[in-house]
Amino acid sequence: MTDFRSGFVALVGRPNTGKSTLLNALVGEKIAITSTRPQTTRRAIRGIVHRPEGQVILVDTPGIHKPKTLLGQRLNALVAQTYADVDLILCCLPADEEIGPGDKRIINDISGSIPLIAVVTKSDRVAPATLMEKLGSVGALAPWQEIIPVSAKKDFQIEKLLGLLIAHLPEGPALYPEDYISEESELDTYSELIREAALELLSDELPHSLMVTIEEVALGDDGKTPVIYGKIFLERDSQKKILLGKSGERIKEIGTKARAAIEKHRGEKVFLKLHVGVESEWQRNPRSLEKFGF
Ligand SMILES: Nc1nc2c(ncn2[C@@H]2O[C@H](COP(=O)(O)OP(=O)(O)OP(=O)(O)O)[C@@H](O)[C@H]2O)c(=O)[nH]1
Ligand SMILES: [Mg+2]
Repeated sequence: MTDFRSGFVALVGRPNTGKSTLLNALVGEKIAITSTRPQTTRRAIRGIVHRPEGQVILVDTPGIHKPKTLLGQRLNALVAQTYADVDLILCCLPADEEIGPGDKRIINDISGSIPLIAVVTKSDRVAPATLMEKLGSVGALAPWQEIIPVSAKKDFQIEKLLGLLIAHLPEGPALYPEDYISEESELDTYSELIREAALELLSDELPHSLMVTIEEVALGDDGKTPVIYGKIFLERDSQKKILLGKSGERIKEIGTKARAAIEKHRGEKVFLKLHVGVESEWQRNPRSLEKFGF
């Protein structure tokens, strides 16, 4: 086929604008974790979509924000590196929030030689008249190739957006085999699913302090059930009691939720053992960041 198209598409925007939810909806599988908390995504996560007309390699990125820590600075730098190297940039702007200085800064940064598409996300959250108004104000912000409202939650215009993406990609062969939908390793998936469970069950500032690693995956006493040993790092000793909860109830709840998510992902029963550790002020400490792969 000569007119097959393929290429890389970065999803960028402020934190909590629905980028990861949109990535999952476009791929049709859960690749990236999502949460109601800002700054959920901490890596560039690829999701690959296959269609007869083309292949789209989506790259989800951390939300761009005013950094308060070295981690924040590194994540913003990672996003800038990612969008400099793609064929198309999707700028995610939520329908239910005003366009703010954060959005304008991002649009200014991504404006250049790479074609831009504006995606008005979470369109199910507003009335049609508000959405029309929003599309008008988004339109005035940049010379977009396209502006499209979507709802990843209600599956509104997701396939249409995919068609637009393919149409704007260059002609070229498939870059991944057809059965590849992500590049996430099993261990990264487990640690992310644990962090996702913890994000939803913890309030306040604690979510930002969490880092999860997988220490080991072994076989259980029955000789067949995998046992996953995960470690949740906090930044301060005083945060431990919040994570553990009264008589360890909260960490237990996090474990139950994360285990169910990992079992769903693997399609089999697993055991999950969680430990809690402290890596003092890790978001500000270059050595800790290196240890955690940032
Ligand atoms: N109603 C509605 N909610 C949505 C939609 N898309 C995302 N959300 C919600 O918005 C919140 C943030 O979604 P995420 O996908 O984690 O946002 P993100 O942009 O990846 O956030 P960061 O990784 O922190 O930058 C979650 O609670 C989602 O469930 C949508 O289409 N409709
Ligand atoms: Mg995200």
